[in-house]
Amino acid sequence: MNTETLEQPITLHQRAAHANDAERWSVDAIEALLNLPFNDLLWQAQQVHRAHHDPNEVELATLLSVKTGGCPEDCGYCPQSVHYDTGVKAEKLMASGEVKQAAQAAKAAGATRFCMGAAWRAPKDRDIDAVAELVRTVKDVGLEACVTLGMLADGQAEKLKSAGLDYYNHNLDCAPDFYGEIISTRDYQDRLDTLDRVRGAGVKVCSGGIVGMGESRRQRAALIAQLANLPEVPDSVPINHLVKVEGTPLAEQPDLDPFEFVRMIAAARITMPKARVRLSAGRQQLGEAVQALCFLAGANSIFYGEKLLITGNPEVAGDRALMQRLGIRAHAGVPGVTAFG
Ligand code: SAM
Ligand code: DTB
Ligand code: SF4
Repeated sequence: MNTETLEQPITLHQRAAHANDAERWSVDAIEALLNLPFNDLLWQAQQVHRAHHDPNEVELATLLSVKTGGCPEDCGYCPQSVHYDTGVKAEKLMASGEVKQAAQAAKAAGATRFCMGAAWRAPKDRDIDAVAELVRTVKDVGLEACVTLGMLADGQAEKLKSAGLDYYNHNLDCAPDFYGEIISTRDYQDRLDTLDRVRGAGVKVCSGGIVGMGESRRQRAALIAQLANLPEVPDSVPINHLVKVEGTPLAEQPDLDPFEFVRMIAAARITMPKARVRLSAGRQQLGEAVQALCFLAGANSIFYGEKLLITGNPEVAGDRALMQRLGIRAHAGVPGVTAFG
C-alpha cells in the first residue's frame, strides 16, 4: 500500500509499483502530486501519457440528451433537477429515429463515440428496454455507445450489455467528504454500487467528477483517489469543469484558477495511466490555451458537438481548427470508421 507523502516527484519505477498494489494511491500521495510545481507535474504526466497513449491523438465523443429535465435528484450543479428553476422543460425519452439521425450526423462529423444522457435518478425496467433500443440504433450506425442514466438496479446493466453497450458513465462527482454539500438525495455508496453493477455486467466504466464546486485541493485529491482505487481502474475518466447555470445553487460559485483544472487532468493521467482522460464539460469557459495545456497534461478525449446536455460546447469548426493548429488527430475508433484528420 502506498502511503508516502511525496516530497520529491515520484519516479516511473515507483509508479509501476503503485499500479500493482491493492490500494494504489493514497490521498496524501495524490495531494503531493497536485502540490508539485506546475512544470514538474506536467512533465510526469507527459511521461505517463507517452508511455501508454499516442500523445497526438484525441477521441471525439458526441453527447445527446435523450431524456431531458424533470430529475428528482438535487445535484447542486445540475440544470435538469426539478429542485431548481433553470428554465429547462422536462421531456419524454427520444424516439430511436431522432437518435439515429443524431448518431449519423456525429459519425459524419468524425466522432467515434456517442454518449446518451438521461435525467433520471434511476431508470425503471421499461426505461432500460427503451434505452437498449437506442443503444442498438447507435451500434448499427457504427459508433461506440455510452449511456448515463443514473443508478442501476440488479440486472439492468446486463440488459444494456446485451444490446451492445460499450460504456456506462456514472460519475463519483467529488470527494466523499464534500458530497453532502452538493447532493442530498443519494449517497456516495449508491454511486459505488452502480459502478460495481456496471463492471460486473462486463460494461466498461466511465467515471469521473467535477472541478470548481468550491472543493479544496485535498478534496480534489480525494476524488482522484476514489477513482484510482476502485476495484478496477475506470476505462475512461471525465474531468468536468463546473458549468455555472443560473438558477442552480452553484451559479455564483467563484471561478477556480484554471491551472487547478489542468493539475487535475495531470493527476488523473498519472494515477490512471491506461484510462482515457476526458476533458469534458467547461471547455467553452476554459478557452483554447488552457485546453492545449490539458492535452499536454494527458487528456485524450473531448465532447465534440455544439451542445453538451443542456449547456453549450465549442463549435465543431473551432475544435477542428484547434486540433489542426496543435497537430492533434482524431482517434480512428472502431475498425472501419474513419475520423477526420
Ligand atoms: N442523471 C444521471 C446521473 O446523474 O448520473 C446522468 C446525467 S448527469 C447530467 C451526468 C453528469 O454530468 C453528472 O454526474 C455531472 O458530473 C455532470 N454535470 C451535470 N451538470 C454539470 C455542470 N453544470 N457542470 C459540469 N458537469 C455537470
Ligand atoms: C460527464 O461526465 N459529463 C457530461 C456527460 N458525462 C454526461 C455531461 C456534462 C453536462 C454539463 C452540463 C449540461 O450541459 O447539462
Ligand atoms: Fe439528475 Fe443527473 Fe442532474 Fe443529478 S446530475 S439532477 S441525477 S440529471
